[in-house]
Amino acid sequence: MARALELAERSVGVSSPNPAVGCVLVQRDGSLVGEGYHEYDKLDHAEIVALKQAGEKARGATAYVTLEPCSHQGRTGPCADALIAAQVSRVVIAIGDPNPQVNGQGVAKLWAGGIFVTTDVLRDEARALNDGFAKYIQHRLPFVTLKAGVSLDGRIAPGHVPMGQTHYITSEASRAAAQRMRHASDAVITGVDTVIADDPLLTDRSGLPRRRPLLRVVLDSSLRLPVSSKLVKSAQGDLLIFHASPASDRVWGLEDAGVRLERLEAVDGHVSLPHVLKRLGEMQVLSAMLEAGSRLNSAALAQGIVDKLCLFYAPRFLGSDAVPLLADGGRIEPAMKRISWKAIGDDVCFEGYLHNP
Ligand code: AOF
Ligand code: ZN
Repeated sequence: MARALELAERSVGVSSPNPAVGCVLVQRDGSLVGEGYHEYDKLDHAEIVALKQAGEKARGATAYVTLEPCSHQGRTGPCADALIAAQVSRVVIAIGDPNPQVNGQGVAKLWAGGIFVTTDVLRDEARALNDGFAKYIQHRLPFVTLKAGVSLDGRIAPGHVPMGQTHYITSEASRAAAQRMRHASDAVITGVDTVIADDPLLTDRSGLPRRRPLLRVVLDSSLRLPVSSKLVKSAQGDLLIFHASPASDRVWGLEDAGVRLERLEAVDGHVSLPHVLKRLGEMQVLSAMLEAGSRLNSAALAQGIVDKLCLFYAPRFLGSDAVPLLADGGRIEPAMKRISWKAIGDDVCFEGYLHNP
C-alpha cells in the first residue's frame, strides 16, 4: 500500500477532476506484477493500468488500491468488474470512494464476485490526497485550505515593507512545500489588498506536471487590481477576478489584458465568499488554497468557507506593529480536528481540519 500511495502521489496534478489513485498488483510469491496510477487524460483508472501491465499474471494476485475500486459506468467501465474478471484473489483498499455513485458498492461488488477484501489500510495517509475530490463530489464545492507563513507571535508580514517588495518569513524548505501544495490544488485565491501590497505571481513553480493550469483567483470587489501587477501581466486565461462593481472602464482594460472577470453579488460591500466557492465548484475546481491577508483570512473563517489550515511557523517574532494572521472576527469555533505538525527546516508546519467530513 505504501508503494500504491507513492504512485497515487504521481496522480496529483494530473487526475483532477478525478481522484488521485495508485494501484499495485502483487503475486503470491511477493513479486510485483503490475502497477499504475490514474491520469485523467489517459482515461484508464489506476487498477486498469496495473491489470494491463500484469496481463495473465494478475490471476491469484493481491491488488493494493488507495481508493475503493469503482462500481459504476463513467467514462470507463467499473474497476470492480475488471478485477473480478482478471481473477485477482484479494483487494486491499486504503479509503472508500466518497462518490455517491460508488460509496461502498465497489467493495460489495468485489465480495459478491468472490474476492476477499480488506479496507482502511494506511487510511489516514491516503485520505489527505483526496480531500478535494471528497468535498467536490459530494457538495460540488472546492475544499479550501488556508495557508500562511507565520511568525511565532502570529504575524504574516512585518509592519513596514516598501510596497511591492516581497518579504519571506519562512525558510526556503517551507516555501517549496507551499509550492507542492499549489501543485496539488486547482486554484489559489487571494485578495486585491495582498496583490497591491506584495505583487505576487501565485503560480505553481513546483516543476511537477499538471493537467490544467492553476487558476489564480483575486477577490476584488471594487476593481482596484493594478493593470501593472505581475498577476495581470502574466495572465493567460488563468487569472479570474471576482468583483462586485458596476460595469466600468476598468473592466475593458483588464479584459484586454487577458483577465477573466465575473461580477458577483456583494455582501457588506464585499464579494460574497459562498458565491465565489459555488462558482469555482461550477468550474470543476476541487481544491483551492487561500493565500491572503488578515481581513480575507478572517472573513473566510468567519463565513465558514475554510476546511483546513496549514500554517508554517518560523522561529521569529515580528512584533505588535506587524500584520496579524487574522483581523477582527477571526475566531475559530469549535476546536480543530485531526491536528498534525511536522518540522520543515527550521520551521514547523501545523495542520488542522475545521470540518470533519
Ligand atoms: C477507481 N480507480 O483510478 C479512479 C477512480 O468517469 P470515470 O470513468 O473516469 O470515473 C470517475 C469516477 O471514478 C470518479 O468520480 C471516482 O468515483 C472514481 N475514480 N476509481 O476505481 C481510479 N480515479
Ligand atoms: Zn475505476
